Amino acid sequence: MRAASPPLCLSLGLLVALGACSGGDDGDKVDDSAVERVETSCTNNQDDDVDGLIDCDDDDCAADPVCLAPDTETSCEDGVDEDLDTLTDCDDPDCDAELTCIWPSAIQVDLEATLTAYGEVECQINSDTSIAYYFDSCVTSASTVLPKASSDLGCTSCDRVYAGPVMSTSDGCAATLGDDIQFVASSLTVGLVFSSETSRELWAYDDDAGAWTQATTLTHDANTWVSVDHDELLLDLPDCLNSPLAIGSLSMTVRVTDG
Ligand SMILES: [Ca+2]
Ligand SMILES: [Ca+2]
Ligand SMILES: [Ca+2]
Ligand SMILES: [Ca+2]
Repeated sequence: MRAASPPLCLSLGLLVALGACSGGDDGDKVDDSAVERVETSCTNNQDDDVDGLIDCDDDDCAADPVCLAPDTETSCEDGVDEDLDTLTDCDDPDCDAELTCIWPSAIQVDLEATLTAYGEVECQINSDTSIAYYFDSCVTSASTVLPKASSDLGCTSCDRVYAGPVMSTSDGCAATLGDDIQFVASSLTVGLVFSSETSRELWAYDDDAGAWTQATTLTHDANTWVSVDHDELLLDLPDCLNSPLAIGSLSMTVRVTDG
């Protein structure tokens, strides 16, 4: 004959016994309705306290920073993630249409100055005497990548200002004209006005005049923005009565590529 299996019976018996010992009435029973339930997470897209209101819609979340934050990025250039979606400024799709996120943060500037010299030029020393100067045609070119400046540097008309040093890539005109005449400065401070889809104004800071002037207008050409300006090159020679001397035609090409 098999013995009865006591463990289960004993367990049940123990539970019943404990239950009986715990009081015997409802005095110590926890009343669920008296427990204050709250939305335990304001970002989990769940109604944690089952009151029909999810996350920020629930008053429990009224003071949560996530719920106090605006729905979108309110400034696209302040380095702050206002809407707390972990995407800051231009990284946030909220800023996709903002010009500050469309405009380039750096530009490559390629410059080329081509002098088509007239050749021999007469310098009038006095009423009876003149001497001839001869100038060769020449090309000087330079290139640089300019980062966006941290401010408008005084160019109130500019949408964005760029500044930095310039590297000369070939300076053929130095041999012809001497080092005193430089078509390309050793550093550039330029501003862009983003006028339209096909046109930009290029402003330049003139160190000598201490002022900004509109230098040229760039038009869209494939992946770059280009301007070509032609001017007669006048050379100031104090010893010549007929100074300044027109020595040739100067063509200046500016090519800007968004970086
Ligand atoms: Ca929730
Ligand atoms: Ca809720
Ligand atoms: Ca921001
Ligand atoms: Ca954001």
